[in-house]
Amino acid sequence: MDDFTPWPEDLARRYRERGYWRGLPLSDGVRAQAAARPGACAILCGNRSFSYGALDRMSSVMAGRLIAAGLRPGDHAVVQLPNRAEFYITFLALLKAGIRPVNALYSHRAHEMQAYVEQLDPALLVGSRAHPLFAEDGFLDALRRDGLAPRLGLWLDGSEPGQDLAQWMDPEAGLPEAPLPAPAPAGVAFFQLSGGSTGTPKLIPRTHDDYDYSVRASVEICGVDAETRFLVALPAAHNYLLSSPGALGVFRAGGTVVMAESPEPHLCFGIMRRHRVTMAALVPSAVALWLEAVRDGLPVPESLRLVQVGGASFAEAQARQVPDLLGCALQQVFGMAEGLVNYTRLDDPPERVFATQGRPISPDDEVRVLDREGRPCAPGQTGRLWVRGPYTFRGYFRSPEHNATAFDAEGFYHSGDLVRRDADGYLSVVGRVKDQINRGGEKIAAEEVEGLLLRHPDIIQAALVAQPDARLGERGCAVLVARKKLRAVELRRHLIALGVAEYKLPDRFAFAETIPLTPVGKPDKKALRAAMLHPR
Ligand code: J2J
Repeated sequence: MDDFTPWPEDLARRYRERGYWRGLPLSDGVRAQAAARPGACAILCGNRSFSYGALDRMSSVMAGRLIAAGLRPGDHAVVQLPNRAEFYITFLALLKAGIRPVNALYSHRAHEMQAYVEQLDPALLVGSRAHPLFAEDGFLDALRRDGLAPRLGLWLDGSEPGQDLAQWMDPEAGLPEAPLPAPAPAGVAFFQLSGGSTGTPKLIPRTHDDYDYSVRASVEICGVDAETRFLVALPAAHNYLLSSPGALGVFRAGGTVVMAESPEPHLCFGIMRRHRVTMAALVPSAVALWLEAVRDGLPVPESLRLVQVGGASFAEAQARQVPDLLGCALQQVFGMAEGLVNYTRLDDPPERVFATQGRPISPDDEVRVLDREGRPCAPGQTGRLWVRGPYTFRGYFRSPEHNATAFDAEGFYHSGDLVRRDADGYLSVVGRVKDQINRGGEKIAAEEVEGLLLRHPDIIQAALVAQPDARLGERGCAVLVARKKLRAVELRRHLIALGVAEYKLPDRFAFAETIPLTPVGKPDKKALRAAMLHPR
């Protein structure tokens, strides 16, 4: 089965024996809360609220209808929804039906969506007619021409009869329902998106067992309980917002997820005050906006107890300002959609919380920090991070060639991060060796954008490199060797026409006579970055 690389039997046995893998579906947290406290509030979204009873019922109804419509466990789905309650209801429905979704980001466009459709051959598409890609039928028609169109499309904000998502999840709608399949917790629950460093976006199979463990353990570490009111202002589909502890953690603990469309501070503080939000998960660039707004006099909602910061490098100087300015505790999170998640602990001394990105969730997370030759680094020394464990995946979906280099013979995954580990196992992220730009927490695979740039007839060579940016941490700069001078607007237009997500557009374009190459003939990014920081 090339969909999913299983853990070797001895490790799988150990993870079960130690109680990490419990053989329960990922939807079980919501089911348990719905049984115990059906009236408790699970989601607040705009003016709407959804109880645990409603969340469980609506997702079950939708699952039964999908089965009645002929979808089968093991089928794939491509889902692209904004930060709305329907995202969670749909996700739970697909888990219950055994249909495996990839949850695309709402910022994704034709280029990314096409890649997911080509890889997964989905039977179902769930999207929004308000999204530029689906406002008209051009993209769907193209899929149809290529024989790639999903059998069923359901739309948020849609009015087509039979395709209205709201109706599919409305218990009163009276559509036919079939019994739900038996859960298969050791199998793939869904596909997570990789930040990537390669030409096409890679998919990460996550099982019910492994993901549920990371969620449960995160709930404990982050002190989430039924009183927690958790702000989801970053994309709900992102691994961080879903599982660290994310919405799934909050659901498991019986707390309330409060949804916002963006992390913009005025918007968020209003929502937080209204709904007495206690906890928020942010990326560093969003924290910077919040700190600035507070310095400008915006009062912080008093209910706020904990702010998590992760997804990109967080400057220590900024970390130190969080408790004073936001009046709450700080937790640093260093995670990845591939698995491993590190947290500073709530009882760690402040110095540790300010200066490190935490330690792994599990005693069975095996983290190796190795030098270039693969030798173990001493504590405090910088090296490459390799990891395997009870919730770190063992292979990208249908990517044997890439897997051959992303993993070693013992199944350790190379994250591409450069880290330092102290004597107590706490990690500090100091850089990366993967060819990626981390633009305010959004990951851009350099090779993907370079490939699109090279489709321009006048571009001979292209290299995308990261440059420091005060607001975003990093921004992308495309260094080009071209037949003629091209204007930035023209290059942006070229990329937009290829349907790439806007956040991947280079912030700057620079032209060069030649691009320095490494001994193996790849663009020498190190030399390029140095040349741009210190132009001659
Ligand atoms: C520096 N770099 C970081 C940090 C992630 C929780 C939190 C984040 C993610 C995530 C996640 C960082 N400091 N604190 O999935 O569950 C960079 C590293 C890492 C990559 C993973 C979660 N936290 N990073 O960001 O899959 O380079 O997951 O390998 O999007 O983000 O990106 P992603």
